[in-house]
Amino acid sequence: QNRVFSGVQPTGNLHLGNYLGAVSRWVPLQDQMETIFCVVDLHAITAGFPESGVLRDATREVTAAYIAAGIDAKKSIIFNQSQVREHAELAWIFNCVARMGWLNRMTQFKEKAGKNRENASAGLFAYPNLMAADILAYRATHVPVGDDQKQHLELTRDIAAKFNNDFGASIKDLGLGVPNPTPSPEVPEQVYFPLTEPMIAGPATRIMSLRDGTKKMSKSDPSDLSRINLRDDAEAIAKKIKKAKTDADALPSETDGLKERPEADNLVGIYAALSGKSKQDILDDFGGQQFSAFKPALSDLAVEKLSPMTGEMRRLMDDPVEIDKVLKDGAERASAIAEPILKDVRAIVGFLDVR
Ligand code: AQP
Repeated sequence: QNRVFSGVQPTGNLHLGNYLGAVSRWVPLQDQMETIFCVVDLHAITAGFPESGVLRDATREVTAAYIAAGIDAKKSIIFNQSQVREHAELAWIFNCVARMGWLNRMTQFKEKAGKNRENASAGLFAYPNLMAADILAYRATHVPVGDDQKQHLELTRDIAAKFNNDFGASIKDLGLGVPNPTPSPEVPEQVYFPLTEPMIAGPATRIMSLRDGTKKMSKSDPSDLSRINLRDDAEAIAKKIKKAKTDADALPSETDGLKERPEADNLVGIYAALSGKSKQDILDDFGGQQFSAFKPALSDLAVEKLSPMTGEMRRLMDDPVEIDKVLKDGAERASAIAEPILKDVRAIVGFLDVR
């Protein structure tokens, strides 16, 4: 059975990259597979504890963004991670499955810890193990994310494969194995965890900063001009696109001409993703034109596509009780899936069950 899991951290400044690279791509999946969307608040404390109340507000804001973007709380499960204990429990077991060498290779840790690595939290280092637990606590088969999460998803597959191999005999003896749904030489025929498939595709897998086409658009960039926030109004969106860094040349007529032009490539990619077309389609319309003509068209499109969503987000945020109800219902439905999986995992690992 195919099952989708994905999430966003409630770390504030939800932006166009989060929307185009992740949330907007989840919407059509709801009609194709079972879908679980999490607000990953346990991840949000790995870079430091926010001040009181901030995390709660940000958790509701991400939930509102999910709903406003078209995630239907009846079709999908929407919940916040800390409400389902199984995430933390499985993450601990995965801390003991993953190897230090694997985690040492994670580029996101290196980027986020920066030079002062000794002072980074152990949670930031073990972040990918918690992400593997998020996914595998539901034995999810598909994870739609932006390109920056590719390495973490490879680690999730490594953890699943090692668990399946190390506990192969136990899985078989307890009769808990299922035929390997993603056949590969790395894993036995009977496995407990699937090797999750990353879903990273389309023109918006990595939206770049509006101030520097070589840097990812990010919540934590100190420059607000670097990103379009989902909370921005039409005026702010227009201002940021107008000020977006570009080179001085006209747009090319073929995508090959975008290769050495990261800022142009980024703006064309944003236009393509917002309009549901390919980059070549956009260049067919705008090739040969200057940014002075392209930018206003991009602004109009961004405002047209984002305004209904941001309006709906604001409306939802005015009624936190309604949002909390969605999260409560989601947490109950998520627990109903994760609890029996963790019961199996405890038995496979060999913990004594006396209750
Ligand atoms: N620039 C981006 N382009 C495309 N997709 C992106 N995502 C994030 N940035 C971009 C995708 O959004 C989802 C949720 O991301 P997250 O909040 O869990 O983590 P993050 O990658 O740490 O987000 P930020 O915005 O970049 O925050 P900071 O500043 O803290 O580093 C994921 O699917 C991610 O791929």
